[in-house]
Amino acid sequence: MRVAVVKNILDANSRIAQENRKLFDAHGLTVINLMSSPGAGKTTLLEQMGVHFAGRLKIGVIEGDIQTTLDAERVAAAGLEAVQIETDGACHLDANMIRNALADLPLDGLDLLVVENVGNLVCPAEFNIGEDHKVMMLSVTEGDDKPYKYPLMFKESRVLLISKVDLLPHLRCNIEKIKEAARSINPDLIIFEISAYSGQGLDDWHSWIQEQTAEK
Ligand SMILES: Nc1nc2c(ncn2[C@@H]2O[C@H](COP(=O)(O)OP(=O)(O)O)[C@@H](O)[C@H]2O)c(=O)[nH]1
Ligand SMILES: [Mg+2]
Repeated sequence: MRVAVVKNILDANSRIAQENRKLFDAHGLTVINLMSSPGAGKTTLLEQMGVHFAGRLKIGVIEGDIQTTLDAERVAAAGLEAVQIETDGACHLDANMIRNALADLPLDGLDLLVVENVGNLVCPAEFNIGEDHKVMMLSVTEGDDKPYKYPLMFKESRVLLISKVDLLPHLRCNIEKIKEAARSINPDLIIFEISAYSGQGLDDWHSWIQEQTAEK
């Protein structure tokens, strides 16, 4: 019985996600669903992108958090169009929450929409929101065994951002082990090693973003 209920929820979500996707396509908007555990560095990267792409790409952000509007305030201060969803306990964003938030964004004026999902390596991977790409971030402080422990997110994602690589000298984290484990789950995964602090790897990430927006 429980299985049937879960399936119905996912079917309903998938229908709304398809409608969102049609709307995004009609506006020529590239949409990224950015997922990670709490504190991996998602908002910091968005702040950095706000500065980097200023005057070149118009970026909108939907921020998902269980509570507070702190992240929307941070990215708005970096010049991005921001909307905050407070999920009030829910551990992920679903397609319906995104549909409701879209009313507050100027879709015609945007080139890229990034949805910063609720910090969690499990549930966000199960819910499509109509995105073009799922992008996940894993910081080097989280340990090199995480692909094996949370395989679904690695399987569903197009891109893996390995973040905070500036901290590697202080950690016992084998970055090759992360990449090998992630690719054993998803051989097509595109991997960027980045640091928002030092700027390492950001050129490649920015180029990838630019390619996606140019194609749409
Ligand atoms: N060392 C280091 N710390 C970072 C980097 N990016 C973010 N942080 C820090 O990690 C913490 C969490 O960042 P935040 O962007 O709020 O993570 P989020 O929860 O994924 O949005 C903050 O203290 C950031 O300053 C980075 O590239 N290197
Ligand atoms: Mg954040």
